[in-house]
Amino acid sequence: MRDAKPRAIYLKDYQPPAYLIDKTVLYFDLHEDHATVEATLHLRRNDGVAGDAPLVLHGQDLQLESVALDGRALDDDEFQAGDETLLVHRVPARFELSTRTRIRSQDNSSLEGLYKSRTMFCTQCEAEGFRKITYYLDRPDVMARFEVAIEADRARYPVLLSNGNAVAREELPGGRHRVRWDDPFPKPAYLFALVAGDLHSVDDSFTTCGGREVALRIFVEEKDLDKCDHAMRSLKKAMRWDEDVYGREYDLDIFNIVAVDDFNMGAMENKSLNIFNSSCVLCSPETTTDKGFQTVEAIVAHEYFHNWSGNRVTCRDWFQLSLKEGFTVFRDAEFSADMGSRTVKRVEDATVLRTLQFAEDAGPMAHPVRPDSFIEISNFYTVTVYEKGAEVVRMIHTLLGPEQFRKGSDLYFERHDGQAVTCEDFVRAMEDASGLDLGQFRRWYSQAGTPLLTVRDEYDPERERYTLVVSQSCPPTPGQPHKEPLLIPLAMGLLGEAGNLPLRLAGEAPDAETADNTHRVLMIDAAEQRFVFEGVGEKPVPSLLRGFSAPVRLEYGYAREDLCALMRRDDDGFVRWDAAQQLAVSVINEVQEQLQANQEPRVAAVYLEACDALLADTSADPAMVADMLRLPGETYLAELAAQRGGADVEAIHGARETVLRALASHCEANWLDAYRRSAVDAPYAPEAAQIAARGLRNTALEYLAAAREEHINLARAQYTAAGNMTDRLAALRVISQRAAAQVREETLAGFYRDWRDESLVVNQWLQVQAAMPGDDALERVRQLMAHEAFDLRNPNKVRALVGGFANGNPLQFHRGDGEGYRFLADVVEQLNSRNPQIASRLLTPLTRWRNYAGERANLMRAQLQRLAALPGLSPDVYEVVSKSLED
Ligand code: B3K
Ligand code: ZN
Repeated sequence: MRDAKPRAIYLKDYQPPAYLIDKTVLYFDLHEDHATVEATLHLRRNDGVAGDAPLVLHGQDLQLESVALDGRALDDDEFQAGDETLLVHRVPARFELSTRTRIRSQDNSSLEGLYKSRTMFCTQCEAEGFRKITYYLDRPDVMARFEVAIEADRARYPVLLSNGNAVAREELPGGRHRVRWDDPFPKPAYLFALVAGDLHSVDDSFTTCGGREVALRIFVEEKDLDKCDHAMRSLKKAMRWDEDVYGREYDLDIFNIVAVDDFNMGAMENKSLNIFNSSCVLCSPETTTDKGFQTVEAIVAHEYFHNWSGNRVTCRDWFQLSLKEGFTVFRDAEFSADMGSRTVKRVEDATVLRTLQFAEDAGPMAHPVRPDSFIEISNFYTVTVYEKGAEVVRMIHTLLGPEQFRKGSDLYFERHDGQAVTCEDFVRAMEDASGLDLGQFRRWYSQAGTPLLTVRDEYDPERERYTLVVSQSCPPTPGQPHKEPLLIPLAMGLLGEAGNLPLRLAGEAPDAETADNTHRVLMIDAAEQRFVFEGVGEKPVPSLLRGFSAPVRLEYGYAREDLCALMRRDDDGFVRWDAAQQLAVSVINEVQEQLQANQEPRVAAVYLEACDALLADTSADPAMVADMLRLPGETYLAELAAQRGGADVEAIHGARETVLRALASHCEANWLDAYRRSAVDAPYAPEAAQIAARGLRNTALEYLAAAREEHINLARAQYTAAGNMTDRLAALRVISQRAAAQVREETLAGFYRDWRDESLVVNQWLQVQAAMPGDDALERVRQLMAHEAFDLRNPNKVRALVGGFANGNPLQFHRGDGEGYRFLADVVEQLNSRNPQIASRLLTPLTRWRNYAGERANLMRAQLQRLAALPGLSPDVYEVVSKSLED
């Protein structure tokens, strides 16, 4: 670790590279105690940029053995190898630089660069991991053709993979072998990949729209061969969808996926060799929940879609990360919507935005979709860059409409194929193709923070006029005290007694009305605007932000009856769900006030009755019913409370639990009915109708267990009878939360006995326990960290147990003595040197310290201060800690 304070780098300082690489030739010689990497880089001066600048290559944790220029070994005074660079003083305009370096992959616990996951070698190079493999121009605007040879022991590593096509396989003396790979597409180093292991594959093929036959392979350990079918099916669906919806055809004859257990993120889109966290590729009904199946489908698609949005057209620099990530998340969200239920997917995504992204926007790490600066780029793989970035692309889609948007994406891919470009290039392609001016819209890329739309209305019955007054504002964020108005598409309708009303804005001819004239997208582009609707014969309830048409908060003073009406009858599924959420929030807040005033809490009857009616409506989509009846989470409620002055963890928990129990008892008969009627008899399939039924049934189970102790027996019966992990885990969760100690402990112990050999299932078991109630929760987590099932080196286990506790058990994480905070900081300290990326990510809940009332904020800050004072802080942890403590 460096001891000097890490420094920020700025977008405004971007300079094109002084040198370019046409071809990169790599030779990997893999051994148990070291690996050597020979690299020959075919370099040339970038005309007009370089002047006579020296060549500066990036490198980290490398042991340099030799350097040669055009075949001549360099003397010591001709180059300089520093901690993070290799500098060659005098170089010609065109030359080959050869280096030989030694690395210790077996000790690489950062899971970045070349490292070992269990018995295999694998790589993770995005963003700046390639420099841990060899000296290189490790920046995305340097794109080269790669020729790679891998040599290793044949028995241990029968499978040797890299990008592109395998061009030669050779047996070597001493039980070793070698495979050569050649990737015809120039690429930045972050897309390089290598895998060596004892792997087995499930093979299939796909014929592209242009008639190219592509070999598809998913490589896993032999024991997991039966868990690849769903990923393979998902891959083929994604390939077809990208042809149908974006006209994008796959461009090589081979596409490989490899599953590895130790991985910092979900997966990585390396050219033709995607590497996946095993949790994001392996699936079986016995071991994987419905949610897990959906995640696998979405991530397989996401990585595949990157082949065009990311690989063929890549990012100029890491400030442009959202160029590929925001666009690709938008693409995978639309794919998932097309594969399942569009509304359910939209509700899920809006929930992520509102709970996680809005919180990020309101915290010390707030940054624009295109950040202006960073200390450590790994800290910027965020919900803002990914999910808000996807919302920005979605708004462009809304503004242009599907046809113009497709013209825009065609133009973007055609114009920039093989280039490293910027968010600006993307927006310009959309403008050029559609003729629309996106000038003001561009602020979405540069301005951080969540805009607030405040809506008022007036109704004039005499003139049958209805006016909406919409104002926008955006709170200050670090470095951005003042905000300019954005262009915000506000989708809306008006709900009358008999349904959604036809819409006609003042000044529009009555005959402008079209068949679908009950839905509008209003363009909000100033601090305050008025929209006057004519011919409105009754006072309507406004249906606002339909489909979550923009990533904003919206405030309108709804009466509870209005929300009930929207919830029951609006045409827009998102608005129906959102009305249920708003109603729940207002009811929970009311109960919280009653409890704080020492009054008997009374849960508003209108809410209970609206929920009961919804539950009784057997014609409604069960997935939507479950979503609408699920109460907002405690963390989300805490974020809302923080906006009003400070969150009181216990009060929030108490109020939410009171409402939950009231909803459970009031609707008990209907919950029971929903539980019984939603049982799925057909063999398990991860398809929408079954997933919806199981979702409602397991939501019913949670409420029933809260309504009456004897209903725990339903959970116990379901646990025993379950034929799939969705139902089994749902029952386990209910038992772990609500059953008596003995039942709870016996069931948990039995679960471990049954599933101890399935690492991914064991992670679920850890996570369930991390969220358990009771004052001994932290003690349980500490004990589990010493359990044979836990391993601090494995990010999935750390996320399940430590992340599961800090994010999924608010009451115990925020216990009054601050021990939850101390525990988290201790784990961060341990991980700081081993795996800085995971350490820094775990810190997120502590960064929210300003949200909490009283002593808790001090206790949280004290742990951040303790971390800040540690010697040898990684840049990752340093950045989060120091920004969290800034005034
Ligand atoms: N692009 C990778 C993320 C890599 C993260 C590096 N710290 C996965 C994805 O978004 O598809
Ligand atoms: Zn991605």
